[in-house]
Amino acid sequence: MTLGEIKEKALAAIAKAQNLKDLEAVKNEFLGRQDGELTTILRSLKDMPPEEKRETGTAANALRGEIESAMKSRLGVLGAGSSSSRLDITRPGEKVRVGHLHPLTLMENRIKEIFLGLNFSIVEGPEVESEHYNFDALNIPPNHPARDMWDTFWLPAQYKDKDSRQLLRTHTSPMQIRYMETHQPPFQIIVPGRVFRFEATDASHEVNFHQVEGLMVGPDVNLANFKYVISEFFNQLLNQKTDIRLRPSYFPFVEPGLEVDIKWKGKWLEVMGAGMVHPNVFDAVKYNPQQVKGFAFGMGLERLAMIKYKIDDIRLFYSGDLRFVDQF
Ligand code: FA5
Repeated sequence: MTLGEIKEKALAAIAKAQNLKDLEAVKNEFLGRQDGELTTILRSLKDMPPEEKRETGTAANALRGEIESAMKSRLGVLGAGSSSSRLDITRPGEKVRVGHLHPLTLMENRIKEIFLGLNFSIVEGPEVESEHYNFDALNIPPNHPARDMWDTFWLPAQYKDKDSRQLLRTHTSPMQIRYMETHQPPFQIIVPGRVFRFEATDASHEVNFHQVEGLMVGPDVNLANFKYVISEFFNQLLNQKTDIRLRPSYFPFVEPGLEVDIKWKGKWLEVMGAGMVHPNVFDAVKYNPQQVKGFAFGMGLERLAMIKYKIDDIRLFYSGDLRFVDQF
């Protein structure tokens, strides 16, 4: 091969090389120690007449430099493209998305923690309930006008429990009955859980939301006890001394019935229904209303979370929008 042919072939092969192995092959073919094409020419210099020796020698050495620098720059191009061949420990790492708890779960956990501290136990009940527990035993017999307070999702007629129709519970109050049927006072419990109402949704109403029921029963439980427990609860939940106000209200399963307001950012906000357990409810669970007294309350978890975290639309909780949930 002449120097011209070597130059042409070597540079073409370098340009085509796709990886380190290709470049090694080019190096071997032309600059290899044993029988590389250019090496052979360089080695034959010593047998040449002085004039030719000088000319060929200069040209061959120049060509060697040219081939070497072409290989070097090709190596740079290939190296930059293949990340596996380089480890740059100064590059920023890839961020791993870490999951976290939903604001409603955070709220429920905090509420449980506070009530555990006040010596309450936590119990849970079924979301599919019978008419008996959701209404009748709570002093809301069929055709009672108070049934209109709870727009109800009824299950199809074939799902009957004994003689009682089935429904999606409209509140957590049925657990008052279930718990008292199987336990004797004194006790104090809370019942967190999901409830359902066949209502139109808007910024403060959902079809599916959560309540926390409370029930304390014993020989001398009274409204002052209720007021203490609930004040203590809000002081801890909102991390500040919170004014509360009790207003007369009506729920068939309590007498007297109350609505509880808290003062928050200068405004009174309604946060829960409550009252002293109605004697008819004690009758339904075979307690003697002459011997035991109790208070009960029921609060909306979403509404409390909206107050605490300044959320203005209840529908955000179930939107699945990461821009919302990532803030908690
Ligand atoms: C009840 O459900 C009663 N069981 C509460 C109760 C328990 C009273 C024990 C007395 C004794 P009410 O329908 O008002 O009451 O609902 C209670 C709370 O649930 C409300 O204060 C509100 O915070 C929340 N709530 C009611 N409807 C909705 C809704 N559609 N969306 C979100 N939260 C709601």
